[in-house]
Amino acid sequence: MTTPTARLIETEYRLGAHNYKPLDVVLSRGEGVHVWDIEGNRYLDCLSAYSAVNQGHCHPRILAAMVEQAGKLTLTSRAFRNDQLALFYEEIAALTGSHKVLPMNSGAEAVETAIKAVRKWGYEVKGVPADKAEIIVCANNFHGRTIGIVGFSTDPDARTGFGPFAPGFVTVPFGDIDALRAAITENTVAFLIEPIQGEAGVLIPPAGYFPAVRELCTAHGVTLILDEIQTGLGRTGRLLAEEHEGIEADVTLVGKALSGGFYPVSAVLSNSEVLGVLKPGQHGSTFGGNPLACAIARAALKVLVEEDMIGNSARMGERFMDGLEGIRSNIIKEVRGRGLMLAVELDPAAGGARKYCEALKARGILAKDTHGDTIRIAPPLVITEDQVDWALEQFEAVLRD
Ligand code: IF1
Repeated sequence: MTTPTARLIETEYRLGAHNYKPLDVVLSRGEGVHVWDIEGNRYLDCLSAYSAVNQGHCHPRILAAMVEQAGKLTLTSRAFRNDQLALFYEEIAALTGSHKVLPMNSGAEAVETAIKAVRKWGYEVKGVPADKAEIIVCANNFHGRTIGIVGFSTDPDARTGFGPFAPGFVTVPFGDIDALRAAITENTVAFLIEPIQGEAGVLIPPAGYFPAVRELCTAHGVTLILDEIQTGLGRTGRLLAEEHEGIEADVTLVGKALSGGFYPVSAVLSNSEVLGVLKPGQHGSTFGGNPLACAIARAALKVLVEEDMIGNSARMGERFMDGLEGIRSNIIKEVRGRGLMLAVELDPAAGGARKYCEALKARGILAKDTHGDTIRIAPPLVITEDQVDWALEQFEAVLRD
């Protein structure tokens, strides 16, 4: 006799492209840090949809804003104006100290938009010869899945079989300031980097790296683009991860939790110079900046700040990190992270992180492995002390000697 779970999984397998290998859990409800599967089992979500659900599942205030706006006006295209866009601009610019905002939908679209804008800025403002713009990126980067973006990925799985790719990208090791200095030429228009490399396994650069990056980019007229699509909006215990480094980007990319997981919303935030090069008709998107997206994003940002989710992320992240570091285990190689962006890297001899994620699932924790040996831990920022302590008990039970 097949169960409802098995039947849904079989249908997904039969009719869906196999571009994912998810855990065999079929979820039907989410609230706060918890999700429930169709058999009624409850799990603590330690992935938060890769930091898109920082505010917790189905946050009631974001839901209310979505429902209210959805009953009034959802989409006009940008051929006309709407009463939410200017308010979204005001609120996100004030919160992040930005001078210009360009709203898009997915994170990858924000990345592609930034690449277009900074190339155009290079030609029109910096004086780079036509089609000679260079953008420096880091090895092991993750910035999305479009042809343009995977073209500068160093992950064979992300790029094999998808060529040919766009030229004009130079790769340097993450965290290596000498390599960055050596890679800059008079045609370099930007350096695109994640403050913490998420998919690569929550990799934090050495202290002093980003201040040196900032100085180098300023000295050479290179636009510093920080991809905060995963690290931003409270995930690392600050509004933006750049705050840990004491620097300010020229262009900041946000997405994911910008909508609290209700809707695809992303944005390119910049000083006026870079986004100022885009003129009418030179860039756009059917859904970019639509009134429903703006109303949802306004509520998502409001609850993030008003409910002190950023401070909670810092406090609970420290508690979680301390607890993980206290686990006596001969298979834990390293515990890394900032705020509630955490990772436990296992010794390769442990046989891979996936089976530990399966064991955690059996104990009511949903976590994701990355790059084989690392378990990523990123619960919603509303997690409480008791929930952290309970989660630590499960990690201890699965990982201890
Ligand atoms: C999937 C990874 C994470 C991102 C950063 C841009 C984007 C992402 C730093 C693009 C998106 C998502 C993509 C999603 C899983 C997840 C992911 F495993 F793929 F690599 F988070 F680490 N910059 N990351 O993390 O944003 O276009 O997806 O809205 O399944 O591909 P998007």
